[in-house]
Amino acid sequence: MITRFHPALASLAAICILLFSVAALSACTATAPTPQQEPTPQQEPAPPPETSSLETDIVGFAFAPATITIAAGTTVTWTNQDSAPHTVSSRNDVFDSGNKSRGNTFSYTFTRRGTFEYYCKIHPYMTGKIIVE
Ligand SMILES: [Cu+2]
Repeated sequence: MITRFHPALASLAAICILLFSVAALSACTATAPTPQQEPTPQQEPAPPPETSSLETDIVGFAFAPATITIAAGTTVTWTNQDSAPHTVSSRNDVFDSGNKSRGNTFSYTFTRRGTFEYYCKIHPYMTGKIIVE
Protein backbone atom coordinates (compact mmCIF):
# COMPACT_ATOMS: atom_id res chain seq x y z
CA MET A 1 0.00 0.00 0.00
CA ILE A 2 1.28 3.40 -0.91
CA THR A 3 0.70 5.73 1.96
CA ARG A 4 2.54 8.75 0.64
CA PHE A 5 3.35 10.25 -2.76
CA HIS A 6 6.79 10.17 -4.15
CA PRO A 7 8.09 13.75 -3.79
CA ALA A 8 8.64 13.97 -7.54
CA LEU A 9 5.09 12.85 -8.19
CA ALA A 10 3.83 15.35 -5.68
CA SER A 11 5.61 18.25 -7.34
CA LEU A 12 4.50 17.00 -10.73
CA ALA A 13 0.96 16.97 -9.47
CA ALA A 14 1.44 20.49 -8.10
CA ILE A 15 2.73 21.69 -11.46
CA CYS A 16 -0.18 19.99 -13.18
CA ILE A 17 -2.65 21.67 -10.90
CA LEU A 18 -0.89 24.99 -11.41
CA LEU A 19 -0.85 24.59 -15.18
CA PHE A 20 -4.45 23.52 -15.17
CA SER A 21 -5.43 26.53 -13.11
CA VAL A 22 -3.57 28.88 -15.44
CA ALA A 23 -5.15 27.20 -18.42
CA ALA A 24 -8.55 27.38 -16.84
CA LEU A 25 -8.03 31.02 -15.93
CA SER A 26 -6.88 32.01 -19.38
CA ALA A 27 -9.65 29.97 -20.89
CA CYS A 28 -11.96 31.85 -18.65
CA THR A 29 -10.64 35.22 -19.74
CA ALA A 30 -10.63 34.11 -23.34
CA THR A 31 -14.29 33.27 -23.17
CA ALA A 32 -15.05 36.25 -20.99
CA PRO A 33 -18.76 36.70 -21.22
CA THR A 34 -19.08 39.22 -23.98
CA PRO A 35 -22.48 40.75 -23.49
CA GLN A 36 -24.69 38.97 -25.94
CA GLN A 37 -26.27 41.50 -28.18
CA GLU A 38 -30.00 41.06 -28.07
CA PRO A 39 -31.15 40.77 -31.64
CA THR A 40 -33.15 43.89 -32.19
CA PRO A 41 -36.20 43.01 -34.22
CA GLN A 42 -36.05 44.82 -37.48
CA GLN A 43 -39.44 46.26 -38.14
CA GLU A 44 -40.76 48.74 -40.60
CA PRO A 45 -41.56 52.10 -39.01
CA ALA A 46 -45.28 52.27 -38.46
CA PRO A 47 -47.02 54.52 -40.93
CA PRO A 48 -48.16 57.76 -39.33
CA PRO A 49 -51.78 57.59 -38.26
CA GLU A 50 -54.16 59.19 -40.65
CA THR A 51 -55.03 62.60 -39.34
CA SER A 52 -57.16 63.91 -42.14
CA SER A 53 -59.95 66.26 -41.30
CA LEU A 54 -62.93 67.56 -43.13
CA GLU A 55 -64.90 70.75 -42.69
CA THR A 56 -68.59 70.79 -43.43
CA ASP A 57 -71.37 73.27 -42.89
CA ILE A 58 -74.88 73.38 -41.55
CA VAL A 59 -76.52 76.02 -43.69
CA GLY A 60 -80.06 76.79 -44.80
CA PHE A 61 -81.45 74.19 -42.41
CA ALA A 62 -79.48 71.43 -44.09
CA PHE A 63 -76.24 69.56 -43.69
CA ALA A 64 -74.09 70.51 -46.64
CA PRO A 65 -73.17 68.18 -48.16
CA ALA A 66 -75.69 65.74 -46.78
CA THR A 67 -73.66 62.64 -47.64
CA ILE A 68 -69.92 62.49 -47.10
CA THR A 69 -67.59 59.56 -47.69
CA ILE A 70 -64.40 59.56 -45.64
CA ALA A 71 -61.55 57.28 -44.67
CA ALA A 72 -61.48 55.80 -41.17
CA GLY A 73 -59.65 58.13 -38.81
CA THR A 74 -61.01 61.29 -40.37
CA THR A 75 -62.25 64.05 -38.11
CA VAL A 76 -65.35 65.78 -39.42
CA THR A 77 -66.13 69.28 -38.20
CA TRP A 78 -69.56 70.81 -38.66
CA THR A 79 -69.99 74.56 -38.44
CA ASN A 80 -73.43 76.02 -37.97
CA GLN A 81 -73.83 78.90 -40.41
CA ASP A 82 -77.51 79.40 -39.62
CA SER A 83 -78.98 81.86 -37.18
CA ALA A 84 -81.01 78.99 -35.73
CA PRO A 85 -79.38 76.47 -33.43
CA HIS A 86 -78.88 72.91 -34.70
CA THR A 87 -77.57 69.60 -33.45
CA VAL A 88 -75.48 66.92 -35.12
CA SER A 89 -76.92 63.75 -33.64
CA SER A 90 -76.28 60.23 -34.89
CA ARG A 91 -79.28 57.94 -35.13
CA ASN A 92 -77.53 55.23 -33.12
CA ASP A 93 -76.21 57.55 -30.39
CA VAL A 94 -72.59 57.32 -31.49
CA PHE A 95 -72.26 61.09 -31.30
CA ASP A 96 -74.43 64.03 -30.35
CA SER A 97 -73.27 67.62 -30.55
CA GLY A 98 -75.96 69.12 -28.39
CA ASN A 99 -77.33 72.51 -29.42
CA LYS A 100 -74.92 74.49 -31.56
CA SER A 101 -75.76 78.10 -32.21
CA ARG A 102 -74.47 80.17 -35.11
CA GLY A 103 -70.73 79.97 -35.63
CA ASN A 104 -70.27 77.07 -33.27
CA THR A 105 -68.60 73.87 -34.36
CA PHE A 106 -68.81 70.20 -33.52
CA SER A 107 -66.11 67.66 -34.35
CA TYR A 108 -66.15 63.90 -34.32
CA THR A 109 -63.43 61.46 -35.34
CA PHE A 110 -64.74 58.42 -37.19
CA THR A 111 -62.48 55.50 -36.32
CA ARG A 112 -64.86 52.68 -37.20
CA ARG A 113 -65.97 51.79 -40.68
CA GLY A 114 -69.65 51.93 -41.46
CA THR A 115 -72.47 54.26 -42.33
CA PHE A 116 -73.43 56.83 -39.72
CA GLU A 117 -76.77 58.53 -40.29
CA TYR A 118 -77.41 61.66 -38.32
CA TYR A 119 -79.98 64.39 -38.00
CA CYS A 120 -80.81 67.59 -36.16
CA LYS A 121 -82.84 67.00 -33.03
CA ILE A 122 -84.43 70.43 -33.31
CA HIS A 123 -85.30 70.01 -36.98
CA PRO A 124 -85.57 66.24 -37.53
CA TYR A 125 -86.11 66.70 -41.26
CA MET A 126 -82.46 67.75 -41.45
CA THR A 127 -80.56 64.54 -42.15
CA GLY A 128 -77.07 63.61 -43.16
CA LYS A 129 -74.94 60.55 -43.66
CA ILE A 130 -71.24 59.82 -43.10
CA ILE A 131 -69.85 56.78 -44.87
CA VAL A 132 -66.57 55.62 -43.34
CA GLU A 133 -64.52 53.36 -45.59
CU1 LIG B 1 -81.55 72.11 -36.80
